Amino acid sequence: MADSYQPSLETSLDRDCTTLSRHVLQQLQSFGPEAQDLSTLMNRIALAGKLIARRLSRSGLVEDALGFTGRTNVQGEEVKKMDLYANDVFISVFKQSGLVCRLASEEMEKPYYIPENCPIGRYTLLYDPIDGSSNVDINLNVGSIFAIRRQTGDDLDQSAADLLQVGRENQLAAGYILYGPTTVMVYSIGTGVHAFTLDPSLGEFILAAENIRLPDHGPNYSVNEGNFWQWDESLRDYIRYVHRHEGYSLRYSGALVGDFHRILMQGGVFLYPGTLKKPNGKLRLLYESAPLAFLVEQAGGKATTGTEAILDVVPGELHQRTPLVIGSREDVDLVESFIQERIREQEVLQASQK
Ligand code: P6P
Repeated sequence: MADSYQPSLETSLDRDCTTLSRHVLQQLQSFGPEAQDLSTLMNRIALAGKLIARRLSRSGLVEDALGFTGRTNVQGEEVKKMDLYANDVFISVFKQSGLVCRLASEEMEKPYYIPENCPIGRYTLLYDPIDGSSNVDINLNVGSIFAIRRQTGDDLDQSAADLLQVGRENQLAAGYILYGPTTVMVYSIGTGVHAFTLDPSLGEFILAAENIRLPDHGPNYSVNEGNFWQWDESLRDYIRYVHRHEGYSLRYSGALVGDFHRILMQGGVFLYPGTLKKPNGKLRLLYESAPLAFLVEQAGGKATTGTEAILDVVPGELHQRTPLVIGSREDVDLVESFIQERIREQEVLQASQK
């Protein structure tokens, strides 16, 4: 009998075939129903990323793609046309999926329910459709951030109260899509952090890096120092420290996804502390900080409010904001050490005044 056929061992062919949906199934080492669901969910998110990337690549050319809508969102921020387009893309890709009943977004005060999916759809997508949209009109990087949570209970009153659970228990998957010189999708389903690069000639996200790990320390610190005057003294102490020590570089793009991606790939720390104007910080817990905290812990890093792990924070409401300190373990620890020092000083002062 002729020898059985041996496929070529050309690695580039196998790499080009390691699409996102295949990778998810490989990660889960299962072809069971939930594995198939997650694979399909990630594939739909990838489709959203492709549609948004295409729109962004033409935004300077396509009528009505740039600029503001004249509306303000639930956050009181001016809504850009790209925000709304991206928000609707995520809704559209999950229609007729039978998977996602609810979508909760920065752009929508309440979750959006997809009627045909809700009787059976057991997953909720929480997302920031375009994070850093102020960068769109100046052709700088922006991103989409997402988390997938399992719906618990029937939510018949559409209060979506079950979304107010700590991220550590209830996030099944999280990730982001970075729209830069290339479009990169980074995700985790709890089995490490993996990056895919969109090959426009294939229309597929192709595996670029598996099991990404943050170094325990990195050179970057990423923060808007223009808010220095609004910070607690402990954060000012940290900034004074890095100003006086060699080996630190300030990198800040004004778009969380790009700034976080640099930290993930090179190490360091990103901070958005509370300020006088926004004591709870500017970033949202459920669809910005918690998804990135899921990723960073999977990659060996750390994410806190400055005093509590982001994944242990119990959300009080859907659009809750939180201070965020996220990145390499040693760098986050250093920031926290200044915060703890100030807390100790205040306790000693209060004790001395009794
Ligand atoms: P600031 C963008 O508006 C965003 O939500 C994040 O992407 C970014 O990290 C932050 O706000 C930037 O805020 O106050 O530094 O302009």
